[in-house]
Amino acid sequence: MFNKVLIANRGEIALRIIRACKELGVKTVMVYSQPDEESLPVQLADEAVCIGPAAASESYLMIERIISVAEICDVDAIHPGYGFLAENAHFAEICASCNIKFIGPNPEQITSLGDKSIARDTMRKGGVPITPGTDGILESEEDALTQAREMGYPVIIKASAGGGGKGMRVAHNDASLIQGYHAAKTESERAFANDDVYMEKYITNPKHIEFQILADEHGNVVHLGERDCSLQRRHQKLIEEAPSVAISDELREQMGNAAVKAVKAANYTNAGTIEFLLSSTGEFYFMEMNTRIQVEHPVTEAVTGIDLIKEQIRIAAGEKLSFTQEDIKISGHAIEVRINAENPYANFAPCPGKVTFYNPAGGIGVRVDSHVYTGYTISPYYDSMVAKLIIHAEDRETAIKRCKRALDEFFIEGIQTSIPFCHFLLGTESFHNGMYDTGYVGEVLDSGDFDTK
Ligand code: MV4
Repeated sequence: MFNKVLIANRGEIALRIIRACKELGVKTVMVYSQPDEESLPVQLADEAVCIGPAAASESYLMIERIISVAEICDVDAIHPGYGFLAENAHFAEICASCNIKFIGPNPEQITSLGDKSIARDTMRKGGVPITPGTDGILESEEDALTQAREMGYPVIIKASAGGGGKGMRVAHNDASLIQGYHAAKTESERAFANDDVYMEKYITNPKHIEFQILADEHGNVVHLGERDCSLQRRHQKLIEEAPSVAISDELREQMGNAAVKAVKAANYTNAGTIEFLLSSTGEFYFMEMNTRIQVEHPVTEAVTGIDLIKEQIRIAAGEKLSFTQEDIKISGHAIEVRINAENPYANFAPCPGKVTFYNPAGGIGVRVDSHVYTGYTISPYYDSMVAKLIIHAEDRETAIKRCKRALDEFFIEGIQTSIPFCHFLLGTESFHNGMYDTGYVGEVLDSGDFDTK
């Protein structure tokens, strides 16, 4: 096992990684930006070094400074968390060249899965179901038109370098296709300095179902079941749950097998997520693979009892998985609510500031992952997530009731949070009967059923 790990991140995930390291007997080093000086992870790590001002480009993305701290503090490995440098192949490569283990996949895997068109190709060759669509990128407007007519509308144009919804356009006819093709290319060039786009048949009202996987460096691969992440607003997840109401034991086995196949096709190691679209008629298609730990990982931890961060560290240290697929049992039901510093009564505008009173929820089946405390100031420089509430119960019905109960006793004063909106969603009939897809949150907001005052 490693002696010392550097955490190249902030907020709740930095704290989450410190907790895993402490339980493994691994020493921790935090790097932080000036406004994060007073944050919990900085106070709880064994060592902490300031690496720059608030702007991430001057601190959490400063590869040279992070590597310098790693060298000076003599760490064995770096955990990148999510966001920032977590999917930066160049950073993973620098770590390797400095003989520091990057806790994640290797640079080649990050690069090939980061290109969505190449990832699609890898999955097709590996026998993983992919959405009907083009082989490789679109060569021209004419190429796009020919293929769209052949495939039949609606279609969706996606950026190869994209992900999370950027550089995407849906087209229902020739005119919107021509416009969408150019718009997607322009947006992609701006966002990723790469204007490669490809095309898929557009699946209407799909569910977003993702499978957690673990793969060690000895060829062992397992999946840990699915998370239903369909409750999103503008590609930001709000509530996730496991297991999904839409997935039978038989479908779980099929999709789980496909997820394991995807991992093997990509020759992938460490923790990862295979995202699928699940159509309203029950077909599933590979969408993309995330080569990092994700925000919603605790939902899977709750139903499997497996500590995913510890597993990431063990895998990176060269250990073999201590369990097989047969050992993994999904038990009960878990729901995660993301609590963001944003105002649901003002179109979800970010709402940073000082937390004057903080009382997290507690009690049986309640877990709160947060770096916040009374008196803490939420910086406007970083994403607005301030806490994650993770509920576990014997069944979904009990989990929903427990989740509402926990939100009722969760007080974060001094700022506005997304709690009221998430509470509302948990109370809707569609959530109750599990009949929601990726369009549901938009429908709720359009309907005016949630009183935005
Ligand atoms: C799709 C799709 C329908 N058909 N692809 C959105 C983010 C990016 N990862 C892919 N996305 C989608 N791809 C086909 N062929 C619908 C979406 C989509 C979506 C997917 C998951 C969760 C929320 C979404 C919201 C809008 C569109």
